[in-house]
Amino acid sequence: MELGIGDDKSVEQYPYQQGETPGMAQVEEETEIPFYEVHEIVVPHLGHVPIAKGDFHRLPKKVQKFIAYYCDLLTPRGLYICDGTVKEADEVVHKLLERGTLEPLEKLDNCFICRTDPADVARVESKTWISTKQKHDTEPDCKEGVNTIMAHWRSPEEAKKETSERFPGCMAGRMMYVIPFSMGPIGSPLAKVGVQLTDSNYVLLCMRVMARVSEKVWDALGDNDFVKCVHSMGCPRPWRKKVVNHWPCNPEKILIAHFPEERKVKSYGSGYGGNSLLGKKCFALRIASVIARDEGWMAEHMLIMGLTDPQGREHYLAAAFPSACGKTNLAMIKPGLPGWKVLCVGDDIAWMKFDETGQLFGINPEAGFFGVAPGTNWKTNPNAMHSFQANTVFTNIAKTEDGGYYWEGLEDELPKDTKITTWRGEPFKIGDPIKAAHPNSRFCCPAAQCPIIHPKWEDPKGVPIDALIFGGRRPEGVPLVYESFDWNHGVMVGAQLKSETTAAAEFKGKNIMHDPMAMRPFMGYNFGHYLQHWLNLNKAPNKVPKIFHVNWFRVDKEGKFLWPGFGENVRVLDWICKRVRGEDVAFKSPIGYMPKKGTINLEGLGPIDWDALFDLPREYWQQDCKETQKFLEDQLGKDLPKEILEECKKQTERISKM
Ligand code: OXD
Ligand code: MN
Repeated sequence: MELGIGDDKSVEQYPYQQGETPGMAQVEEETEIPFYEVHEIVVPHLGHVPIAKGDFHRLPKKVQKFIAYYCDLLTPRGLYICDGTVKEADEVVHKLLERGTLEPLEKLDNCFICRTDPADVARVESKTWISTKQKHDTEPDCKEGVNTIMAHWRSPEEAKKETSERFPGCMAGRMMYVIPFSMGPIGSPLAKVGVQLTDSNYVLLCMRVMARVSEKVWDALGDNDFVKCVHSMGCPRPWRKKVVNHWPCNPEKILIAHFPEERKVKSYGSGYGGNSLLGKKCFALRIASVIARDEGWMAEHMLIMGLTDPQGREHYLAAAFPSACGKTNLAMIKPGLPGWKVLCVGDDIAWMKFDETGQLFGINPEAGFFGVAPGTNWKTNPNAMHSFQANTVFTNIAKTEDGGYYWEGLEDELPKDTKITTWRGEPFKIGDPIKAAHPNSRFCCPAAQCPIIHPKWEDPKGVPIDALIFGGRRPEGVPLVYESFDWNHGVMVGAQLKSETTAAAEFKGKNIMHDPMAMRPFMGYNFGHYLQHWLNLNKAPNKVPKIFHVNWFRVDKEGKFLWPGFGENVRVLDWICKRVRGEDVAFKSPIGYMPKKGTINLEGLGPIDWDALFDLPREYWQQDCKETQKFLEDQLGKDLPKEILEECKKQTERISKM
């Protein structure tokens, strides 16, 4: 049999049904099997799994053991040990083109469209959970009758039941790719290694963009532990259901399971983004937040940028925003003020650690951008546009007749009569009443292609972080910018982060939802313990940075934005930098330090209603304080750190005196 990678035609029909693979019943979790047994039992079994590429015996022993265990459990038809080279990527692309999973975008260089099964288009939060021995390690002691909105727990017994219903035999007839990857520059003291097993070569293509996939990872790893990532589309052969768009998946059985105590992720049924590129949300946020707590650092849903003023002074900012608040746009803004320069270090995740002098340093653990396409255009984010003109995998976007990309937001940048094919394959013209691209369609491109990528973005030490920023979509009541009084107050500001989202039933309008620290979907452990971890970081010799809150989205009575946003946001960042340098540009308000009138540069902006942008409506804030405190008490019960409760009470008191 020819061992083609992902080549359907060369696949022998596997004789076993899911769950019926030989020897499965005897196999326990690999942690329970001493290595010598694995060597005797499983490695010989590996003899039946042909190696399509790579030298199994040259891998670190712990990796061999991991692979051998999962070969036995998942029963792939072959093993493909990835080396991360361009040649490898070209080979995989070739196969995916042949099969029809990818289509070329002829207008661009080495760019492709993938259209998924329309049933597999987004992160699935309801099927995402965390299993620890003790429930309290994952979920806070919520008030009676309240459910946590953060990490969701499953007992080890439930986890075992759910995973063993799915994984045995799930790669039958499919290739298992072994992906060695580093989150963070290989060898950086802040980086961490993972190994992902997957039966999707689309996932392999995106992983090699989003993480550093290379044989050098094996050397960096040596005998050390790594984060174990297991991913399957959940579609073993022979297929017993219709496969749509050459995208075998199993939406009814999706599960994204995290085992932080074992530093392990198991994902089943979905090939989409955060569900399947396990280095990103699963590892770099959920598992890493637990590692960070254990090791005394922070893994946060934050962009990192370097901002240089016309005098040549550079400050580094890390900013957390809930999904869909324009974080990628902010990470790459084209400053609206002359003489200013923004350089991007990362657009989604920051790993930050205080060094021995007490300075906070941050790295971007990722190597690419997995950005939302709709809304991105030459006006909103020219730097992103430049970043994905080559070597990019687009998912669920639309295609123009001449081999270009299209999505909502590009209406004014293409001729009106352009012939377009939607993400579902239907003919489309600009102005038609359907969506051409899925609202969660994505570009997946190397960060190195960003024209404003920071020269230090791969510095192993990271960059020194001067300020932390939280923000959300707040149409009402919340000023353009304010600074917390101190670290504890700032942690409270982050804990009460809220943002407007579109309600599940769209016609009911918009809702303001809590998204503490912008980590609601990405929290890896007890949120109360997480807040306590933040509070504990404020100890000698650490010099904790100032914490700010921004809101670009306040509207007037007619619902019009009061602030122009986009590139003009640099004016607010300028004010933040002044505060970092200790300039006297603020006054004390009940909610924090606010800009003295005129200390934000508004030159050339036309009329801006300063008073409306900075107004603090008393009733609104009274209500907000009450609601915030109740939210934190309900969610955290006795896990609410007393310092945070104290900050809530002090804020209420200040507002009552307004
Ligand atoms: C993302 C998200 O995709 O935050 O980055 O949802
Ligand atoms: Mn994100």
